[in-house]
Parts: sequence; structure tokens; C-alpha cells
Amino acid sequence: MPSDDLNTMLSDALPKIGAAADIEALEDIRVSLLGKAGMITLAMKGLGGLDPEARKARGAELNVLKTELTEALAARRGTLEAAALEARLAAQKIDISAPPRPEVTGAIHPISRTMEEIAAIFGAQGFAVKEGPDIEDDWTAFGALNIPVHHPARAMMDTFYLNAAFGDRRALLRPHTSSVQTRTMLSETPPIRIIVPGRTYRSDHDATHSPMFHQCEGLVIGKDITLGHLKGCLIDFLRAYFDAPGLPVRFRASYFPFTEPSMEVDIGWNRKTGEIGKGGDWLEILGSGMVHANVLANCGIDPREFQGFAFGMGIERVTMLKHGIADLRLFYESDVRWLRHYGFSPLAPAMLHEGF
Ligand code: 2NL
Repeated sequence: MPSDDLNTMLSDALPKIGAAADIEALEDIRVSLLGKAGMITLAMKGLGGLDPEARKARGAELNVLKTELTEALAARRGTLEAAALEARLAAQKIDISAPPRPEVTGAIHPISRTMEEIAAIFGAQGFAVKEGPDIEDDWTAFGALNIPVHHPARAMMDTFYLNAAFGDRRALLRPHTSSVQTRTMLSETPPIRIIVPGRTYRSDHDATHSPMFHQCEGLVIGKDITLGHLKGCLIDFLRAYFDAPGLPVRFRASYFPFTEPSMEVDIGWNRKTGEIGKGGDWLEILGSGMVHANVLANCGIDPREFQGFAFGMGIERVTMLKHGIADLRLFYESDVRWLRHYGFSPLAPAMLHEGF
């Protein structure tokens, strides 16, 4: 049987431990029992004064008592800590039933989207994207491209001229992106394989013309570039862009001052339904041709050594055809309802996938 004083110590301590209100109170109790001057510690120290027989018996009793108290302290500490954690979690609780703040998501403009798609398709054919200034001089925009001084494209009614000059050249807003190709031919040596998407300006304003619009032109120059390359390149592009593997494509003889021979490129469609790739009608979609020898020479490339092809298309036009957008003017109105309807998710960028 344990000694009476130890029994009393146990029966006094256990309820106190069980009732300790917090960790601090529990710690005070632990120190009073097991600390340096605690009751158990002192009782342990008192063992030295006993004879061996009694010391052994009381020592064993003290160890049992110490174990019981230690376990009781640990159990109470566990309970108090769990309660404290519970209280902290309750205080920090997030109310997930609260309605979120409305989040405004922007959309990619259809013109930007088309330019990204065109860059992805030609990018896979090895083309680089080039950009250049919107304000140009008349030699870079016209003269270099074999467009004679009295050509209608140079007339005031088509081109926006500025009251400024670059030396003896008149400043203007570029009426096509070809000036960027002029600059590229002047600054780089072939092989050249570029597309030039960008803004262009013409003094024209009605339901189907905007004074600012977008074009994408392309230029390929090398030693052995042929009309066959032009055809393969553009057929592949049109079938990828319109996502129509069997799309009929027709090359029709035409005229541009900067190409010889020149061809307009038509695709098959149904004039009545607007469906692309079906029906017996033809729709003009691109201008193209083999770069004129004069243009190469003007831009410092020897036409006896190099040749190439070029093409151009209107971004608005191919965007309207692909997405069934009827009115050109809405592209520039910045009406958020229109943008939300015709715009594209910035999280799903244009890229070349299996379907192309
Ligand atoms: C069209 C016609 C075309 C080009 C653009 C070009 C550029 C250089 C040299 C030769 Cl630097 N050609 N560009 C060639 C043929 C047609 O575009 O209908 N565009 C919307």
C-alpha cells in the first residue's frame, strides 16, 4: 500500500491538474510538484535519510506517483492545447459563403487575335515577324516599290501626307506595310522570310473602308524561290487559317506595280450562305506575286542572284469572313458589349494545334 502522505498528494494534485484553466496555470502546478523545489522532488531528496529497505519501497512508490502525475499533466496539456487551437481556428474562419467581388476580365480584340493566328501559322513555316514605323517617307513607301510618281496610290485622295519631310522625302502615314519590307531588304541580306502585320492608313471612309486599317504582308527572298513556293505557302496558310483542309484555292492573273507576275488569290465559298470552302463561288482574299526585279534592285538586292515572292492581305477582311462580323466600323468603336461578344480569352492564346 502506498504511504498515506503520497496518497494525499495524489488525490490533492489530480483535481487541480484537471481543473487547470490554461497552460500557465498548469505549468504552475507542474512546478509545484516536479520543479526544483516541488513536492515530489523534495520527497525524492528525502529518500537519502531512510534505511535501504524503506528507501527502496518509498522510492518505488514515488516513481509510480511521479509517472501518474506526469501523465495527468500531459493529458491536461493536450486538452488545453487542442482547445486553444480550436479557439484560434474559430477566430480566423473565412466565410466562404460571402459573394466574391465581381472580377472584370478583358478580351483579346479580334484584330489582335487574327494577327496572332497569322503569326502562328507563318511562324510554323519559318517566317519571322517584322514591325516598322507608321510614319514613313514616300521613297520607302512608294518609290522603292516601283510605284511611279503619278500612280493613283500616290495621289492626295488616297495617302495621308504630313506637313513634314525626311530630307528631300515627303513624310506620310504608310498606306501599306510594304515599307517595312523595303527597310528589311535594305538592312538584311537574303535569305529573307518575314511577315509584317500592322496598321495602315488611307484617306477612305465608308461602310467598308476605315481611314486606319490593318494589313499583313509577307516577303520571301532566296536564290531558288519560285512561283511553286508562293502557291504552296499560301494554300497551306489559307487552309490553316480557315481551318478547312480541302479549301479550294485559285490563283488568278492580276497586276501590281511591285510584283511580276502578279496574282490575286481566291478561295471557294457560298456567296448566299457565306460558308467558306463550300459552294461554287470564288472570293478574293490575297494579293501576291514574284517580287519585281526593279524592287529588288531598288532595295540593294541583285535580281540576277536572288528572287522571291510577296503577298498581302487585309486583316479586317479575313477576320470578318472567319467570324461572321458584318460591319467593319464596329472594330474601332470600343463598345465593350461588342468586344465581350467577339473578343477572345487571353487564357487561350492563338497557337498552332493538331487541327492546323
Ligand atoms: C493586296 C496586295 C500585295 C505585295 C502586296 C509586296 C511587298 C514588297 C515587294 C513586293 Cl516589299 N510585293 N507586297 C505584293 C503583292 C500583293 O498585296 O491586295 N493587299 C491587301
